[in-house]
Amino acid sequence: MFCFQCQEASKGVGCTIVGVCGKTYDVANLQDLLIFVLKGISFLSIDTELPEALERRVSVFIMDSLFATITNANFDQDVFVAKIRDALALRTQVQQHWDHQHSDPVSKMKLPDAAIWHSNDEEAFDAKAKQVGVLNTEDADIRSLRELITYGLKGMAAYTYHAFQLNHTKREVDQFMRQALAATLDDSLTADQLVALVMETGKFGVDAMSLLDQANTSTYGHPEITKVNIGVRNRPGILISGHDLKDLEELLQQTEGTGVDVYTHSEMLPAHYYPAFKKYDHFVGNYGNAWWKQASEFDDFNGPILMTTNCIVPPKPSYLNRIFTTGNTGYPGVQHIPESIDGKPKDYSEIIALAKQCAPPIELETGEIVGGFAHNTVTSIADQVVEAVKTGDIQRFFVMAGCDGRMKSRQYYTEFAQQLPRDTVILTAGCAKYKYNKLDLGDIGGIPRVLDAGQCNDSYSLVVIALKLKEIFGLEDINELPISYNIAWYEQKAVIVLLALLYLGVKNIHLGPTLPAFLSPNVANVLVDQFGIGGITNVEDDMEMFLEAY
Ligand code: FS2
Ligand code: SF4
Repeated sequence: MFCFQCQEASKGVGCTIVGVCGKTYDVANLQDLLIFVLKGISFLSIDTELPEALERRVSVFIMDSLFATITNANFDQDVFVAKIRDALALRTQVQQHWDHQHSDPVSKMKLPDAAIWHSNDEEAFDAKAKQVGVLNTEDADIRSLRELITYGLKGMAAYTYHAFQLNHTKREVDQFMRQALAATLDDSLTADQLVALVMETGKFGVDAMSLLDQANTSTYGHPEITKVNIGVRNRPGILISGHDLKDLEELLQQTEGTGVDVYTHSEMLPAHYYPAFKKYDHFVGNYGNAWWKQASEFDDFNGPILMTTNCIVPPKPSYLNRIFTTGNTGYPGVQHIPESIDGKPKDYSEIIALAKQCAPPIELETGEIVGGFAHNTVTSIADQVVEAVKTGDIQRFFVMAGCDGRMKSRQYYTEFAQQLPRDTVILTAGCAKYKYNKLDLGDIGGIPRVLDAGQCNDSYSLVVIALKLKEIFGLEDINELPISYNIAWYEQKAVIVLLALLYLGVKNIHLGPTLPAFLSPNVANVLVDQFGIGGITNVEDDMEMFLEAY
């Protein structure tokens, strides 16, 4: 096992015995092997005409599998063994088409191991996994760039997966994922060529986020300014976490009229901003905080919890019998709600029946938080925002999007938000917001000082807002806007958000609480030299540094 894909990589280097996240040695190895076979499928499919249905299956399988390997998504060894078997079977089907279309012996000789290796034996999986992990690429810079691309693809896959659930797909994005995965097998590519591929990954990251934005807004309407209750009612409840709005919709439909309330948790909070969900009287509010506090907060919730995506943390025995996974999440011993079949909704009856036997949630806090400042809302109040900038009431925006996490050093973001001058506005998205969305930071002429666009993928909204402001102010360069970027990252969706911002030309992004362990010193230098990327230090020094830009 060697995993360094998230911000918590052990000692800032990599997890080697067990993941800080709780991922076991075996699961980490199986995830490596799954990625290896995905690369083989990708290699065989990029220059091969596949029947439409098979190409679709390949695209869906790749997005689904990449998503399953994201930090805190799936800890279940059996799931990965099954996925590797499915991957090998799918690769065999693709190979048959490749064979027909590549009959010359030279092509056959050039097939990479990822397109050839095969076994039905689970023990052989383990042995092979040890040969195909991250450290198998010896050159530290090539390894760093290959992993930067792979982690970006994982984030991209999460977003296209959600869009796919709402019947939105983009073939070019799916094709790019295969091209990029195959490129990570190519030993002839230079570091410069891989840097170019990193940028291309960012380009397709923008497309993937745009696709999901279209999927969400065309299905559920444009997010609106919304006050979300953070208290509880005196009825049993179901807590739904993760990012999948389709899962939420089906849960709301099935709980209607049952006497069971539904609460959001962590990254599901922004669901309250969508008009389509406002008609449900039993959609009560948001419970708790960011993902990493779940172990204590789930005890107090009392009712069933449904994890639709990451971030799940190893459940405590005290609530093991009332936590459920679905979609790409999984944990050994945790009940899993199966996928829908033939377009029918998933069946949540078991969770609803359990909820009816549970006590109402214990109140953790009371009050409201405000959000819904996605691109449509902010564009609709653009005149007000522009006027505030012109009069100097708003001096600067701080994009503080990304992820929250359990490291104590992330307290930095709360303090940073508190110490920002009162003529600044925070633009946020993702679970990073929980570090400051319950502080009373006030407003500027009615514009709240924390504008929450939504989930991490709604960082796309922040980009749309920035581009709109650039247009209104008649600027040549997005970097001329009074916007600073102080982004917190944790897992691979934040990687694709970062690459998307770099592709769009955003400079001087600060990334914390630590820079990724998977950046080699040379690759980090490229990011510093070409894009002005920096880390964080302490609130006082960073504040001074950021405010010098005034
Ligand atoms: Fe937060 Fe976890 Fe949103 Fe990440 S709930 S770190 O998955 O994607 O963000
Ligand atoms: Fe370690 Fe993060 Fe990998 Fe988990 S996902 S094993 S914490 S680097």
